[in-house]
Amino acid sequence: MLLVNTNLMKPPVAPLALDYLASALEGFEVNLLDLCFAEDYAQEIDRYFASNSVAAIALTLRNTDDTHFSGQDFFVPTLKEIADHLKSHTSAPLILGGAGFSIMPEAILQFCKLDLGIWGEGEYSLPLLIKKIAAGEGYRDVPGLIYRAKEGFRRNRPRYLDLKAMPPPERKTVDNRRYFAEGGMGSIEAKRGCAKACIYCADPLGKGRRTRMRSPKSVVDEIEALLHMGIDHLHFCDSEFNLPPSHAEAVCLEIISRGLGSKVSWYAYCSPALFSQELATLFQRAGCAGINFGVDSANDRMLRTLGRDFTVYDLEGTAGICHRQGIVFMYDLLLGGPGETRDSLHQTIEMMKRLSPHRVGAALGIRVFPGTRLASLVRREGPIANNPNLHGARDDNFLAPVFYLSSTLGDNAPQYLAGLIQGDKRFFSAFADAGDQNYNYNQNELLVQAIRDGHRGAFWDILRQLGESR
Ligand code: B12
Ligand code: SF4
Repeated sequence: MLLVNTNLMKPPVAPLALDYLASALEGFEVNLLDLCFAEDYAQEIDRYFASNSVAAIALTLRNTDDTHFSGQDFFVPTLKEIADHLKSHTSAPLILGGAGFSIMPEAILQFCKLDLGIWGEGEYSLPLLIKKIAAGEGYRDVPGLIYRAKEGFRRNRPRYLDLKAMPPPERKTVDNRRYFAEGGMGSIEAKRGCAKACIYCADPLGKGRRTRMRSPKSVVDEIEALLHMGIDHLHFCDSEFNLPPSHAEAVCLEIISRGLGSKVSWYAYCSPALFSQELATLFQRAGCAGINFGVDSANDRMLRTLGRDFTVYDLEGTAGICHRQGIVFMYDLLLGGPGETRDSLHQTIEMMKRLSPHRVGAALGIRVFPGTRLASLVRREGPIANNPNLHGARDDNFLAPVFYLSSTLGDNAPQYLAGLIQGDKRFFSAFADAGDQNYNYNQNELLVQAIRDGHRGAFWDILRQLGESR
């Protein structure tokens, strides 16, 4: 069984998925072909097949594109090249999966001319599929499977795991030490799924609409295993670490009770709602080094439109708690959504300056992912080809990068936004020439160099440190 990491982006982010899948594939002979570190991925594949043969190949696609309006780098064509090259060596089945893949699996399989994929988490379905393939049995009933049938692709319902019952995954397959040395942080997941309904968000598509939590003991066992490897800066890979707060609290208490709060530094994505003073105190005692809050806007009308369940009042409260507590934090904005006006933009930027997070991610233009409420709204707005709010590829399946940027902002929205920000160093943009204010992590050379120079932590925090040392 061959696992392939197709993510070539730098700084490198460890393919946590492949460590978790390898753990679930216990009993199989599993090899990893990690193309992230390959100088030339075609040669790396050739080298592998010169001395190995495989029964099946599982490829992970983490990112379909960089999701930034100012970047629009599309990775599915590279995935196709990798798949084509693998096919030139073997007739073993190629199976796709991953966070990016799960958002638009049929379109990706079609684009790559492949027949098999698993949508959502792979720990249950992948070993089952491989067993069935190896035994020559029919496998079309495997949960979460997507396969090509005569009339087109068929998609099976996924089977979500009870994460509480799972032992801590082994972290032995991926070269986590190298990822830490070159990527500056390790990764771990404490829960999966999100019950919220933010209109643009694709996370519930792949992870499920119900939050499933791991046992705090198992999470902290895994943290200890990473610490033994020398990996002491971590990023929680939960969509929102503080939802529900009770689980975040339990994980923190477990870290504290094992005396690890001063040994590990961790970062997380959090919701600005349900973030209390008590939680902030626990976070700090448990080693929290920084939080990235998904805030989107500081205009209540826009927050409602985007389906958020908090208000500007919550943003003020959470910022106050972080400042009082001395927690380094970032507010991440998603600007230009349906109904955004120059007034709402102005209000948001002014509020950010007033609340003064350590950094503000100012993304203008929202990636439209199929299967989201934003995609349905776009379809209701009329023909995609002449929708004035869309920028980028205007394909019907939303596979190639396409962004919603409300036409009510006028033609020069980026310049207008830049005028509001007025060079304020706390604001990130995703333009390649923005130096330490560029928070597009796709081939971000400044970050690569900073990590080489010894910086560790979340990318946004490394950029912050660089900015503040100038
Ligand atoms: C945490 C996170 C980050 C952190 C990572 C920190 C770290 N140390 O790992 C940071 C902030 C660095 C980050 C950066 C980026 N991220 Co990010 N990130 C996430 C997040 C929240 C979790 C990813 C994760 O590791 N999950 C845990 C693992 C175990 O889950 P998984 O990878 O999905 O794997 C499971 C399944 O997918 C499946 N599976 C995976 N592979 C395979 C293969 C096969 C064959 C099978 C059967 C199954 C299977 O089984 C796995 C185990 O259950 C996701 C959203 C989400 N909730 O998933 C976004 C997400 C992956 N990121 C995204 C993006 C766009 C980016 C950036 C490109 C942004 C940018 N331009 O800078 C960069 C890319 C960096 C890089 N080098 O790859 C997007 C990708 C969307 C898309 N369509 O492409 C996502 C989905 C968020 C979103 N909805 O927009 N990210
Ligand atoms: S943006 Fe966050 S809270 Fe909203 S649906 Fe996505 S993961 Fe859930």
